[in-house]
Amino acid sequence: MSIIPGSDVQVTPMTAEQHERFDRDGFLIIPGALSPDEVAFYRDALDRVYRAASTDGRLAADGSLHQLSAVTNCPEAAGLIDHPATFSYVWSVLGWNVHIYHSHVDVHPPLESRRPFRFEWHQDGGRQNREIETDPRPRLSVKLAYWLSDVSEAGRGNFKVVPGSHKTNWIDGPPRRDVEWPDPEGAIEVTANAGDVVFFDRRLWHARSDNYSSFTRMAMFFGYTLRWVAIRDDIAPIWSSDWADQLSPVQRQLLGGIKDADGDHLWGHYPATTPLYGWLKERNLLDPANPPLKP
Ligand SMILES: O=C(O)CCC(=O)C(=O)O
Repeated sequence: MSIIPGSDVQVTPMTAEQHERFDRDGFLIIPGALSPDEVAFYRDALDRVYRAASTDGRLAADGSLHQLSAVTNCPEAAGLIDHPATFSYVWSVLGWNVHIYHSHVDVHPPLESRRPFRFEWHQDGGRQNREIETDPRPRLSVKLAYWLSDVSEAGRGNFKVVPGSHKTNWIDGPPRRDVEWPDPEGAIEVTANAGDVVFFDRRLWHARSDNYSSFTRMAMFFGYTLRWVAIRDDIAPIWSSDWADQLSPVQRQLLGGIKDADGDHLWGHYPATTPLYGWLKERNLLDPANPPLKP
């Protein structure tokens, strides 16, 4: 199995204006992050995952696939986790002490009949939203959503968000998720072309929408957090695979596999041997806002 590297794009940190918009809206669109050839490459890879799941009878009843642990199940997706057109957004916001804790690849063919109602609105992070007491809760993680199909018009299973909602701990919702309820005020369907990426704050209230169009919706999602937050993905199979040696040191860090790391190292105590720290330092891109601990 061969994993292609990302395209050769000049890497720069987020601008002050991008930080401002991200802080205001809770998300940014990165237009044209992937070239048409890259879109074709990742679509083909995802299509193979989909066909294998179909053969094994692992698709949902509506023919969709929501497969967790993206790189474990689609090794080619490794090229997206530190893609030069998008990864700078992650380290510009979270710094160098990061890994991917939750990821998924998704295929949603057109729905042939109406699905029973389900209120899908949520913030990411699961129990972080119950067990952290501040208001607003802290950001803790961000996500990249890569679009591999055209969702440039609403109604194609678009990603829905409430812009600016990331500092709101609660939104009005139904007593149970299957009780019909309107979308929150201000909700929009994000439109994007294949190859565009949405970068969002985990606290942004968001939801998948149903795809009643004639397009199959294809996307890959990667959630990044600080390395002292546990990885939810199933990463063990990566480290016993025959392709793990193709991963770069930064990709290994992102997938929770820094070689010979002890518990303290896995938390971020040793920047000098943390690949992303070194990678940023070499390029003079370290942000003084994310210093190492004092020795
Ligand atoms: O598939 C989507 O549009 C939404 C995905 C989502 O809810 C998530 O990444 O947490």
